Amino acid sequence: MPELDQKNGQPLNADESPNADRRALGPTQPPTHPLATAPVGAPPFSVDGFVKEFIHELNTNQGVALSRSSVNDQYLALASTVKNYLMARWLETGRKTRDAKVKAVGYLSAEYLLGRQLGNALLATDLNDIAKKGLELCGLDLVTLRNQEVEPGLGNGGLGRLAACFIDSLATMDVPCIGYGIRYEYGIFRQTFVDGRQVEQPDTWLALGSPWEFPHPEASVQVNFGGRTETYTDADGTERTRWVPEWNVLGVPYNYMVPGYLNGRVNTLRLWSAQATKAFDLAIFNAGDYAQAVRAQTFAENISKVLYPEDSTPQGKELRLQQQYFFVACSLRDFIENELEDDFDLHDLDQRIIFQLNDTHPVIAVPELMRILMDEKGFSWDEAWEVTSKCFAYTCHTLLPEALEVWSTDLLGRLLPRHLEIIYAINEQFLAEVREAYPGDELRARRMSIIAEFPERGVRMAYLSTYAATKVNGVAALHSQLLRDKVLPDFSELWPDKFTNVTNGVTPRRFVKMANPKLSELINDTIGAGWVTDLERLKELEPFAEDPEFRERFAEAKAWNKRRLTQVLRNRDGIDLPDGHLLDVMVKRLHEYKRQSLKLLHIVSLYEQVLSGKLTVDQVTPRTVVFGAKAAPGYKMAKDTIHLINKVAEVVNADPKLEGRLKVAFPANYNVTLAEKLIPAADLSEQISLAGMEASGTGNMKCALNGALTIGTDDGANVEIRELVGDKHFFLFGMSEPEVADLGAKGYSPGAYYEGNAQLKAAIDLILSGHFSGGDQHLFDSVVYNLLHSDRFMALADFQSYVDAQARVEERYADRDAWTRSAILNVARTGFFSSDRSMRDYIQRIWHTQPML
Ligand code: F58
Repeated sequence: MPELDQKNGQPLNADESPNADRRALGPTQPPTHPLATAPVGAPPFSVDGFVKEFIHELNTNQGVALSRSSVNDQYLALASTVKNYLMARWLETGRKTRDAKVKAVGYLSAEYLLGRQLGNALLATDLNDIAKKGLELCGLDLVTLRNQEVEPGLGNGGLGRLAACFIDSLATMDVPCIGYGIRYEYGIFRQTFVDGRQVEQPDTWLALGSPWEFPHPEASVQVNFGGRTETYTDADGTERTRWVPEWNVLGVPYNYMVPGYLNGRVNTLRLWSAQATKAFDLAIFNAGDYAQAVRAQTFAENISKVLYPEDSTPQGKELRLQQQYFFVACSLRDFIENELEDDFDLHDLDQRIIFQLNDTHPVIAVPELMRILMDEKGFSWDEAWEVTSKCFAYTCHTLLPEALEVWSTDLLGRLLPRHLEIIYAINEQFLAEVREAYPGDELRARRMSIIAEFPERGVRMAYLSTYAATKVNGVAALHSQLLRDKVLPDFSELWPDKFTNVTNGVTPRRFVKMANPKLSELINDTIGAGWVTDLERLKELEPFAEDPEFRERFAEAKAWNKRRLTQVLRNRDGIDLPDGHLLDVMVKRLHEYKRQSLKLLHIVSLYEQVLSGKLTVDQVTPRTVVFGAKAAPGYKMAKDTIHLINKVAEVVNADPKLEGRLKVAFPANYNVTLAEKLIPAADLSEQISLAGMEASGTGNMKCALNGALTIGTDDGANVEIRELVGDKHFFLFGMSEPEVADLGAKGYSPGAYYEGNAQLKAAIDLILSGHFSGGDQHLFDSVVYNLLHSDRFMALADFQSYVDAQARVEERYADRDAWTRSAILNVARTGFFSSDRSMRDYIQRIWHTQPML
């Protein structure tokens, strides 16, 4: 890496700073012309006005006449029309918030799994009907245009989708929030199947244009890496440290609108894209090495090139750490330099911001803020810590020990030498506090140290987060309890008040109102429209479970959703869904702890019982099982499981002996867009992780809110779902978390379950026989032998209980009226799981911010 023309790691002065252009923007004198301060005119709220605006956008932005325009042109013009409508509100929100000088939330997340934007923007602005009618006048169809959008898949799964739900809720609740993250050029891979095996394709979500983003290259931020630190004595005679970095990149902000629902607020999501700095190229260009200059540029831009497609286990890769520091450094710089007044006293920073750490991915923000305050703003250590220790809160999203990030000190020291020094100093201060609280307990101090010594020296990011945060929360009641008791017991003993629970939630706008229009209409007709922003009002539906007319309309909405899904899967995947089947849905990342293999064993077992004559075909409840799941590209067991599911599906779907009563559908590339069609159609929601493993789950909430009944273990938020909907309307099975712990302690032997359960044995033997692999008896050895000899997540131990629960499902389903009643009660009783409620909990117990209302 070339040595760059650095000013000893000090911030560049205003003229050289990449922010200089931005500061130079805008009038230096207050504007006098009335138009200069008036909000941008919103397009007229009429069909005619809409058509005019749309055609204008098509002509001027896309440069085409309607008669010559492609669907993509039309989609882009429609997006611009809606954006224009939101623009005045966005600018006004920014002005109002800055003027009010209130405390904001800075949501720091490496992932935002946003889903398509157009539908949500139309919903938030109430422009759906106008757009539909306006487009019809142009001879166009709104649904076709909406389908043109490629969703930004800038997240892996639950954690990223949660971030998207939270920013939606904050905007809807009129709470100032900036979401900060990374604008990955390639989001989560596009999954395809080749002969049943997962094959990953790059996700080129930007290829056809990206109308929802506003790049601001003039507001780019410089981010430094590498190099060394040195000490010097400042003009006041104080000894100080500075970072002399070795290389740098630019972070270019891309702003996205986050519209509140019908309330005129539009918050901002600011995603950073990495670019080579000019200095970076120039130094090499001057040396005459063109090829090297281009390589250098690629090197810099790699930082935001691709989302790490891992789920549950962090990747200890240098590029990942670069991503984390990159977006955090940009975000802190942005907030301090651009969101606060020029003369703001940073000693009061906590009055204006709380940074929420979405897992440990952004926790490098803690030493970064310390560095800024001490090395750039001249704060003493104590002053800097006083501020820093009030500005962060931390959410943990896992319980798997291997999912907790630990960065090797070698790597950290190489990439961020000043930050490692600060982390060491934080640890020293922290351990002094531990020793003061527990004099003489050296073992405890070693256990709690932020620096791990084995297997290599590393920084335990969860410990750093916990020490620095004002509050630490888990994401469901059980998870928060286990976090206190099992993951961070020493910390919760020392600071019991630091720990709290905020049960996750999902946005009712996207996942009910938008995804399930028929159910929404029925709810509106029954209790009015207020539920969309006050989801607990769904309770008012309870008495209607006893109303036959309501039940009929409810069942008709479900049937409509199934017909819609049938169409979607036919067009998208060539899959045919049979009529009248129980739709049994398991959609989530593929992971052993989530136990897709248990679901698979159930399918194979049903099939085997028909083959062997233990069941007659008419004893089988007509059922279609739909899987949606991506496996991390490097996670072999998960990929082998996908292969096995697809092979079982092939055989089962083609076997005439089943007379079409059992079908397995596995559409590839499950994403938010497909979820919006699948979940509203679900009858049965599979939430079957081993108890104590799923932190919360949010698909479980989406399914229940859309009237699916859950078959689930006592895990994550299932516990709370069951408590709310009642045992009668939830199919519980499996060991509880303490039972799992007991069995683990006694020594679990999956082979004993196989030998001891004839039904289970027959199912596994059928796989081993080569029945699903064209006679190859070893194709699925990895999956089957893992279950038989290791089965870390105890699928075999829970098999019988699962099968029994499925029998109860079938019994209830046979009584359609009883089923519909239960489904209605699931909807009526799960209003708690709105992300608006989660946000209220964060606001009251963690952030202490105010809505601006
Ligand atoms: C998920 N975590 C939890 N992590 O598994 C789920 O129970 C919870 O409902 C959800 O968070 C929201 O709280 C999750 O999605 C990741 O995807 C990480 C991405 C980066 C690498 C490590 C896993």
